[in-house]
Amino acid sequence: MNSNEQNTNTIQSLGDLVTALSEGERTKYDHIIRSTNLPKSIYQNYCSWSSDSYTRNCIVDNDKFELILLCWEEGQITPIHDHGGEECWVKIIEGEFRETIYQENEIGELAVVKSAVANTNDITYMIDFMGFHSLENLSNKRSMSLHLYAKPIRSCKLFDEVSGKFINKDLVYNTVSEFGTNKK
Ligand code: 2CO
Ligand code: FE2
Repeated sequence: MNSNEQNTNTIQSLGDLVTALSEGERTKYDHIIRSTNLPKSIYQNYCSWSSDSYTRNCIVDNDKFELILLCWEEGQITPIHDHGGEECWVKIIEGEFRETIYQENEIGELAVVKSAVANTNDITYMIDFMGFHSLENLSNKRSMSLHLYAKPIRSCKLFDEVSGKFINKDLVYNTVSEFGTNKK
């Protein structure tokens, strides 16, 4: 067993996960996130909730990756957006979500190319060449999802329903954990 396998076989805490991501190559991230199955209670330390929007709670943010917990009230939904050229893994911690994927056609209109439901422990993946997506909490209760971005995403393109155009949006955190952030 090499040291990376050892790392991912023993992810029993957020500290282990952060170590595996910090020490591992990006090509190992898919395996690392799929090897992570921490008790829900661990995430409860990082939650915050808002009736205005889903919240973005930073667990770890460094030069290499960003690990954030998103907390969703019933029915909350993201705008349609991209991922700033980075890789995005979403692991459902609690609840039921719909992910809808869109691509722009030749005349710049958005068309749905996939719509799927993801449940607790499911993992989805996005990168900009796959298109844009939106995520919606379908559950009739508060829900949580863990997002791994490599590298961190500072801004993204999101579809503004009012103007019918994409705009650039700086991404912000609602809370930051004791692991901290590099974000200015
Ligand atoms: N990308 C969105 C965000 O970081 C969440 S949707 O899942 O990637 O706010
Ligand atoms: Fe997203």
